Amino acid sequence: MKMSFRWFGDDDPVSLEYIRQIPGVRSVVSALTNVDVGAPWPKDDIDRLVARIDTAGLELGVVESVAVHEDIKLGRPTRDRLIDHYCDSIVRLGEAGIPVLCYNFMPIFDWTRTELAMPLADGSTALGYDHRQLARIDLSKGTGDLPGWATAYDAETLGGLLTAYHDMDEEQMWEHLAYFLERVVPAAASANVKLAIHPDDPPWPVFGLPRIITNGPALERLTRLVDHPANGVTFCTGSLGASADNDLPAMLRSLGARRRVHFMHCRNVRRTGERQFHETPHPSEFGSVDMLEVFRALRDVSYDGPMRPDHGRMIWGERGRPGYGLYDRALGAMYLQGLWEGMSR
Ligand code: DNO
Repeated sequence: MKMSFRWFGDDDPVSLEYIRQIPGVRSVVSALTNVDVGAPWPKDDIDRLVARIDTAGLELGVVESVAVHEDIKLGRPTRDRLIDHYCDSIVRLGEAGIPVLCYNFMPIFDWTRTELAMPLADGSTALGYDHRQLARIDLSKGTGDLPGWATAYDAETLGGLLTAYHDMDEEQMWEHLAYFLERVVPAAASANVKLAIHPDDPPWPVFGLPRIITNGPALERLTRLVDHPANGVTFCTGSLGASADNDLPAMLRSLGARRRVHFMHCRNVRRTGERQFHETPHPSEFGSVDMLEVFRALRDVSYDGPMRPDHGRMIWGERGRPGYGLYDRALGAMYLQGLWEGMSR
């Protein structure tokens, strides 16, 4: 297991120099932030990012993410050109020696929460989700009021996208994902890049949009759409753990035995009701995810890929990007390494 840490580039309040001081962290997870969705990633920009991270004494171990353009997910005719661009980016990442690419296939919205600073009993704040609150969010004004997403849409664009997805069902999403993978997996395989899809977060439909990467059968199906080791998953314990139906260790054993787990996101969530949860500190005792059992499964499949502590709470007065402060994620990195060492000796 290689402990990594997400870095959002030079605008990230958490500097590479600070990340370098977290014991055991030798690699970072990052992305280019200046490229339009759908455009191929320029080689020079990738090289600059790699060099910047290298100078800080770290390495770029995972790219998270190259976003998938909505036209690809919608199966629009423009997708062929966009998929070509995606393949170009993969080839360039391979040339730069980046072994893993994390991406997702969620329609319009990435991870979704209804609260970004939910107070916990200890005085910290965490991200929270309550499906009943979601219904109260007004999308007619675009995503302006919504928390934390990488992509913002004005009212008109968002309205157009929502309409376009309206008549699409899950099976059509699967077809569009298969079409994409049939083209990008061969590119990834020859570029020596492992593709790692991030599960939908939370793992159920939001705003009436189809979400398909939500559970064990879906992850198995995904890996078989194009049955090649380059076609794998980012196993996110928090996203998948938000649903009590997901048996995380069993899912890991099965995917891991087929070498399809390429990246681990470790965080904990406490399920507090039907489609309701909030994030917690990483250790097992605080949430519904039994991290030790997750790690036992990883040991049993000899997992040796990258892992990062996912979202942390805001603690010690820190202000920052929701979920991505320094302190609680650093505590998470230490907990996860301690658990790993204790388990593997
Ligand atoms: C949330 C992240 C996700 C993830 C993307 C991958 O904090 O785990 O935004 O980066 O879904 O494409």
